[in-house]
Amino acid sequence: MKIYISGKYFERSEARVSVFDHGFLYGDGIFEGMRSYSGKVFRLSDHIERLWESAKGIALEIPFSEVEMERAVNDTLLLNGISDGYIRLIVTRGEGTLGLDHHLCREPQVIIIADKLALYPNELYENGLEIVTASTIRVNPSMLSPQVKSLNYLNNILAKIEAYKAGCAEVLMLNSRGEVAECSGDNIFIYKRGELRTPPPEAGILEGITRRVVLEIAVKTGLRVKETPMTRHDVFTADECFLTGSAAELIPVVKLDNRIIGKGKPGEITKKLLKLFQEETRK
Ligand code: PXG
Repeated sequence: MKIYISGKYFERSEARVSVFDHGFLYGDGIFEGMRSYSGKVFRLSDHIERLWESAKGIALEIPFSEVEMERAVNDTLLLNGISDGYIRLIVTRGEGTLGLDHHLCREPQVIIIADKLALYPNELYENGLEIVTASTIRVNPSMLSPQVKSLNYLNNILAKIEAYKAGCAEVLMLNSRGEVAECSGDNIFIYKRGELRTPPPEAGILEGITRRVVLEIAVKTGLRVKETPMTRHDVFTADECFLTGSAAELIPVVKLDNRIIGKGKPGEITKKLLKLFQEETRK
């Protein structure tokens, strides 16, 4: 495996950043997680755009142009001979002192890792996922915007620990108003009374790129679509539920907090949207 670090490639065992990098010391940095299909990164320009937005959100200047970044991602994928894989793009604040001062970090580091995919087991796509509600509340956007895909994922990790303890692969996170926000690394959708619903950005979510593509596909197929605040009640009483993420694509959810959603198996709309999504990725 060849890992890209700021213009050079390193073997996995040689790929290192400084312990003084504020990405390490403070989680001061940003990232993107992308998927490639047949050697092509899905919605690469959307990911690059979101990376630039995250950077702006934390006053971090990325030392490349967007075109150069796209080229570095594609080159790393090609060099590693990965066709269907997962790409992690990271930009750290760079090496600084032990203090918080970001302005002393003069050289942001850009890291690109292209790896094989680690997916949910197939069985979960066939039978659906069971999730639980975390008692860890999704960070409030007025404190730290979930739109910034930052290197500090502790909020999500604390929720994921709760999932693990409950024997689940994902976990539902509520916002500080008690509304449904998203899962630890996926967005959530429900289908209810002929309408596809997902929480709006104001619910305090990361606006996933998969989420956006699914909304586009749903509109194209003539489904009624609504970005609307929702509660756990809406999920319990939904006809169908699924999660979206770059790695997961669309994955059905059949139980929340041990309560059966809909018929307790992946729904028809979910299956149809997954099929259409997969067609979109293979175009
Ligand atoms: N919400 C959160 C909080 C995320 O981190 C998504 C939604 C889905 O976004 P995309 O753009 O991928 O549709 C994410 C992204 C993993 C992993 O290994 C996943 C993410 C982040 C870090 C690791 O599964 N998800």
